Amino acid sequence: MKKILMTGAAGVVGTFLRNEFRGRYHLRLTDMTAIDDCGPDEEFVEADLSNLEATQNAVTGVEGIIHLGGYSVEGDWETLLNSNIIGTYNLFESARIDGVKRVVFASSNHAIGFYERSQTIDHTDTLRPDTRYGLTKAFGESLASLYVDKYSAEVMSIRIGNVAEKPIDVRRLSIWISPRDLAQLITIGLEHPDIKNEIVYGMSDNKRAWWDNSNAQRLGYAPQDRSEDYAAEVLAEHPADTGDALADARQGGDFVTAESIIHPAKMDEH
Ligand code: 15L
Repeated sequence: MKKILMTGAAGVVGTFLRNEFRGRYHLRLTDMTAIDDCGPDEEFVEADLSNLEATQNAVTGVEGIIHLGGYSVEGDWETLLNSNIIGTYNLFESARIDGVKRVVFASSNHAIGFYERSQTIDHTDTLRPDTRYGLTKAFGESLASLYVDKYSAEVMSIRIGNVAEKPIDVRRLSIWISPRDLAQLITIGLEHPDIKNEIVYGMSDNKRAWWDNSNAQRLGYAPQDRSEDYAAEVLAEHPADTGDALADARQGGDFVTAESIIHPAKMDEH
């Protein structure tokens, strides 16, 4: 079994993925929160990714990396700077120093959250972060590009929608991804022979999608789950979106309005 480092392994997504990858990879789990229920093919190394030495220690000896670690919602600049900017830099730099080529980077839909829901975008559209958090994910994608071009890294950046057992509201019907579909996409990122610098969308087979995921399909991604199977149930419970016109028009939802400094009425001129 290949030895793969998973950062941010104590989080919700990490916990789903440990389940999916059991028996498929030997996982070195790292987080700032201790994990005390390691299985036979798992080991835990505590690491604060804002510390380069600790990050290097976590990376040494692995054959690939799933980088989930960091702050996963909007936050203050200091927190995001340390967790997502410095942490992601230390991760890529440690991989370079240790000769680990393959990195799957957990980017986010919030790197492109300012696009209108009426627009279908693909992996070639310009970044439009909706928050400081989304900005740090845009930074991560650019960092990946630099390390691919300059140091021959091989990176798949997955703009993840929302990972859950099932979609939870109107917006998530468009962007939901099941844990097993995410595991399939990550496996492609770790194993496909031709990965250089790939951008893909982390979503299941969603009828209401506003992303064209042809780049993932080109690499062989065939999602097994469909958000539409849950649509009636979701809409019965949450018939409306947030009720905020601006948030409901944009792909990032209420991340878009978080601390907005532009009056919503002026958004059309923006
Ligand atoms: C994300 O990037 C977050 O990490 C996650 O907590 C969700 O809020 C998700 O986006 C979303 O847009 O639903």
